[in-house]
Parts: sequence; structure tokens; C-alpha cells
Amino acid sequence: MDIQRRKLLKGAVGTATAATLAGCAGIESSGSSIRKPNFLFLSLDDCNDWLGFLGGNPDTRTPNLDKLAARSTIFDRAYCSAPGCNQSRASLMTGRNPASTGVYGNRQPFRMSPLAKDALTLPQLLKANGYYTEGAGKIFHNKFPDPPSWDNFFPDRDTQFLPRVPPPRETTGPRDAKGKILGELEWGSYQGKLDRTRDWVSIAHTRAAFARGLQEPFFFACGINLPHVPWFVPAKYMEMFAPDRITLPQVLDGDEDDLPALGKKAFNRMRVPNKALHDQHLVREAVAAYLASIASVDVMVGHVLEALAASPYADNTVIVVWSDHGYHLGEKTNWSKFTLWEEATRVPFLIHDPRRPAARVAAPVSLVDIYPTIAAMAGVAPPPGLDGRSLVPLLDTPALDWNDPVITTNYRANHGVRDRDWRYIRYSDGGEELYDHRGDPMEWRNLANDPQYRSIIERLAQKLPAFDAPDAPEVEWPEDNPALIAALEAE
Ligand SMILES: [Ca+2]
Ligand SMILES: [Ca+2]
Repeated sequence: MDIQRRKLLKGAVGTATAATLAGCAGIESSGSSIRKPNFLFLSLDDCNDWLGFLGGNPDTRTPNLDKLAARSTIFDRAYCSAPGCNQSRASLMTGRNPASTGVYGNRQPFRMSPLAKDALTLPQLLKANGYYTEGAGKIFHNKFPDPPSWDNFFPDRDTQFLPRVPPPRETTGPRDAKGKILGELEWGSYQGKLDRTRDWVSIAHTRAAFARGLQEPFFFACGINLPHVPWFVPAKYMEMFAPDRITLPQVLDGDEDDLPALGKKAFNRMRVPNKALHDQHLVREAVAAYLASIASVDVMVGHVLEALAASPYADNTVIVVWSDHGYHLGEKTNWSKFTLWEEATRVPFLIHDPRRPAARVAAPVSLVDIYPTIAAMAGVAPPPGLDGRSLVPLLDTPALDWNDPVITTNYRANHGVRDRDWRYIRYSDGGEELYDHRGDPMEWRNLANDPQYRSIIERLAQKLPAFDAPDAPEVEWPEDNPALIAALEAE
């Protein structure tokens, strides 16, 4: 925020204390009462930096997100605290890192962790402070809903999960000799009705909620499942990307040669599907299908933004967009997440505050910072013990000198530390990697064994957690709720 606006706001609120307390966003005076901002919390799933405003792929088509970004604060170096759905979302929603809670994997509900079972989630905190909280779609990991977080959730508070998109008659993906899909990569043109797909059901619910009206102040969360696999989207999106004309990610022969043992393991974890993709000449189709999925997500986001714009809330609603982690499209032999490299850890993250000018922030930030940031914007004191820090100072002063490294954890005791220019990785067996992003954005040259960089490693290693919490209990995946699926299909 510029100084002129800060002065105006200070005048409007009447006291410096009120402005400071609220981090100024969305707070204004109306007599003696303060109008708190609403929040529209929009999440994407497995979406890397292939959005127009982040420049990760020149062919991507995201006009709605780009338009929103052009009136938002964009965090150019935003990182997840864990490159997997459940662990990232649990961290974001509780404001605590995996090393603090022991929630490192997809089968560890945070409510079963002895260190997080009593966590006050972000929506719970807001709810306890006068906010109405509602959500739809995938916010927490889809199989582990958190009823105490919500006043209302679609389809209901106890069953966050919506059924998977029915597969098209013909699908494509890397297959084994028997024709079975290898791994999870699968795509195809969805021909069914859009209103039968979980994302469009959530979008329709969100639109209806804005149209019918919401109790203010509100925290409304809409979680989109795409571009998570399977990439089943209508043909019109597939047709936007000609496989033979799109830009493929860069890969380097021999990239794995300078990796430590656990780095090599991460590098090769998808060796089989990767080889099948190349042997079957499907690489371009796979990349095109991911782009198509992102294009469809952009249209969904457009619908939600249109509904907000048409509502009475637009001028007092802060929009927060994030993805739970990134995604590899063949870089380092990976077609997934679950690595500590840039592709899996960098995420889209922006905050649109109608009262702030557009800005770009180069400082490294983490999704774990979202909790204290929203709490500050809402003028609510967060609970003690959070691992992130409020980004309101960066919203106020985007060029602020702020280079506090952020941490990403991929299963217990494997950490990546990222500051503005460097990424340092330390695996549980002591193996190390160091990359200089000023000249090596693809993380090809591991500098960890070069003594001249030791002081940089030592500086970044100070951010490693002093304590790696033991693994939280794992559960079997709960079955889909058959009654709910039947009810939705009957609608
Ligand atoms: Ca995910
Ligand atoms: Ca390398």
C-alpha cells in the first residue's frame, strides 16, 4: 500500500491502533463498528506455475486467473510446506509444518495426530470470532473432512468428498503390456454432462451461495480438484492445445548423475511410466492434457469471480488463490509431485484485496503463512505455535527487504529450504543438494559438494527444523459414501 492510501485509511479508521491491528485490509469505519473483510478462498489441486501470470509454460491459457492476478498481489516465490495433498492442506489449514505435526503423508488425518488433534483450523478460528464459514469441494484432503471448521459445507459437513468424474469411453495414458494404465496418468475427453462432475457441482454451489446471499463477514472456500489426475475434461479444452505444437518442459540428459542416493531415488521414482510415455509417444499428449485441465479450471474460476462480482460483496471480499503443491511434467523423470524440487514445490498464490493496488512480491513465502495472514487481515489474534508469519507487511510494502527462507518437507526428515536465489535440500540420510536459481532455474547443477558454497548451505541449514515429529497414525482410505453418490446421481 502506498503512503497516501495508508494515510487515508488511518484517517478513516480514526486510530493508528485499529489500522495496525487489522493489517488495514478491508477494515473501515462505519460509526463505532468496524466492517471486517470477507474471504473467498479458492484452491486448485496439483497446479504448478503453468498460469499465464507465472510464466511456467508459454502455451497455457488462463485469462480469468491472469485478469484477477492483474489486480492482486502475486507471490512469485510461493512454496508449499509439503508436496502432497493431505500433508500440504493439513499444514495450510492448521498453520503448522509437517515436522511440527507428524502429518507427512496422504493417509494421516491431522485429527489423529497427537500433536495436531486439537488444532484450531483457520476457518475454526474465524468461526470463533464472528465469521460465517462455508465451503465446497476439496479444501481439506478429500477423504478427511473437518466438520468443526464449517458452519456449512457442500455436500455436507461430514462428507466433503464428491465422487470422481466418470471416465470417458476412451482414455489414454502410459500402459503396460496388458493394456493397464501404469500409475495414475490418464486423460480423455469427457462427454458426459458437466453438472455431473464434482468440480462443476462445487462451482454451481458456490455461484448459488453468492446469488442467495451470505451472512457477513464470511470465509467461503471453494476447492477445485483439477488439474489433479485423471485429466478428463470436455473436448473443447483438449482441442485448445495441439500436442505437436506445444512447448515441452526442458530436461537434461545425465541430470541425475550429481544427485545423492535419495535424490536419485526421487529422480527415478516414476521411471517406468516415464519410459512408457516416451516409448508410446504420449509425452506431448500428456502435457497437452494437463494444459487443457488448467484451461478448464480457469473457466471455473471465471464463473466464481463473476458470481462474486455480481454480488453485493465484491468491494469487501479478499480473494486468496492457492494450489496445494506443484507438479512435474517430465522434469527429473517425474510426472507427479512428492519431490523437493522446484516443479513440485512452487505454487500459484495470490491475494486480491480490493483496497490494494496490484503488486508482485519476490520474497519467498510459504502456504503456511496463509493462516496468520488471513487472521491478521480479519483482525483476529491467531493461536500460539503457528509456524508461518503474517504476510501483511509484504502486502503493505511489496518490495520490503524480506528473505526469510521457507521450508518444504517430503516425508519425515527430508527437507528443502528455499530463499530468493537458492534451494538447499537435505535428505534423511544426510544427502545434500544445492541449486543457484540465478543461473540454474531447472536445478540441473548440484553445487552441494563444492566447498565454496559451504557458508550458503550453513545459512540455509539453520532453517531446518530442530525436531522432526514422529509420523502420525495412518488410516486406510475411507470408502466413498455410497448413499451420497446415489443421491447426487439421482439429482
Ligand atoms: Ca494435490
Ligand atoms: Ca543434476
